Amino acid sequence: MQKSRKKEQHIAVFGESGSGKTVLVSSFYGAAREQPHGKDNLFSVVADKNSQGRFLHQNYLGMRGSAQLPLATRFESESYSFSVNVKDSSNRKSEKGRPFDALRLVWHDYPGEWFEQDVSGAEAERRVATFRNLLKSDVAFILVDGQRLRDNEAEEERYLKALLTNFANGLLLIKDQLLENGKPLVEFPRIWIFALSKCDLLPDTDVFAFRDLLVEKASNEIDQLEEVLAGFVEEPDALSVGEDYVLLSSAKFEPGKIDVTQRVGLNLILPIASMLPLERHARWAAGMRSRGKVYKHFVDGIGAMAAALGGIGAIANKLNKGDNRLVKALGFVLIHFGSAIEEAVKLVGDKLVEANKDAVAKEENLRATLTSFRMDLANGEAEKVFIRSDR
Ligand SMILES: Nc1nc2c(ncn2[C@@H]2O[C@H](COP(=O)(O)OP(=O)(O)O)[C@@H](O)[C@H]2O)c(=O)[nH]1
Ligand SMILES: [Mg+2]
Repeated sequence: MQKSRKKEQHIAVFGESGSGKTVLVSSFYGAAREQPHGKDNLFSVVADKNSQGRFLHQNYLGMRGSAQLPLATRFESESYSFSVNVKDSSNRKSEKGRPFDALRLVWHDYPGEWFEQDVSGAEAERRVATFRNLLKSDVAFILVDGQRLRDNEAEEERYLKALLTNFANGLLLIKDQLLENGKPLVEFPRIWIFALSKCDLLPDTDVFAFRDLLVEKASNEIDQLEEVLAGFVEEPDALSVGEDYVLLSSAKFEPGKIDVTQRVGLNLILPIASMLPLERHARWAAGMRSRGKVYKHFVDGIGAMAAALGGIGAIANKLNKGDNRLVKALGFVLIHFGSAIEEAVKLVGDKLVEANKDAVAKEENLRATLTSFRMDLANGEAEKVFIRSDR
């Protein structure tokens, strides 16, 4: 078999020490490992590094079996790489036409302490180097710790303002080193999602209540953060800060017991990583007057995804052959990808459900997986676990 061609999606997860980052990635992976291989599962998630996969799985099993928590990993920044492999199909033809065979999710963890302490010398350089990994991410999550909200009940602003201010200041501290000659970046996360971690501790808080709390108690700090982030990028209008919200819980934690089957929002991570950039970048690209580097970056990035979602064979085949010259010619991109992207973005509601059924019936498993991701996002909204920006 030919080596699998993978479309990479990076995400960045920012959270203070203890906010739930390690438990989150462990629960994400453990749950994926528990998925039985079978007819109903269109894809499987496998860690690209065996040792990393075992570490995460072990964390998960420790929580499930003996209510044991993963060891704290203060100050460490980690990147985890997962392959999302689509089930083989008996329909050979469907396999051939698709623009890529699998997804790769690269998950970057950033400890909040980085933003609380000013460092210099080798440590500062190491941080900037690690931070560069972040730049490939389309989506960044900022974890708001449910435990800390509960601890600060009725004066949540104390925690929220400090969290966001530290974060904005930390970004400013490394800005000069990150931008070469002060030049704003084309590639930088542009979708910044607020995520309530440990939402099991706040059972009465749905995603709207979470959003309202942030807006009510920390809108100045959100504005400041947005301004700081806008200072990093070319085309700063193409930026969503605090427009998308999600609730997350890695398990239900009770004294002496961790119920890992009770998870919230973890099933949205892959759909958010893969589908949100498609919609958002398409919308931004469509509204751009200047068709410069940022425009091209968006369209290049989402073209293959749109083709896979729509099952558009001809374009997919061109991509398949790796005819980069063609793909890079802006005219081609505009005419062909433009319509594929438009089609893909319009695929919602009943049309989406139909497309998913069609893909399942034809065993076009990549298309079936991606359409199911979009359905997951819609379900997350309906269940008040997820708010998607409508701007
Ligand atoms: N209630 C609840 N507690 C959690 C959850 N995730 C993590 N925790 C608690 O938060 C602690 C810190 O989590 P950890 O993932 O190590 O935080 P990190 O420092 O951000 O990696 C854990 O030891 C758990 O006690 C969750 O989803 N719900
Ligand atoms: Mg950790």
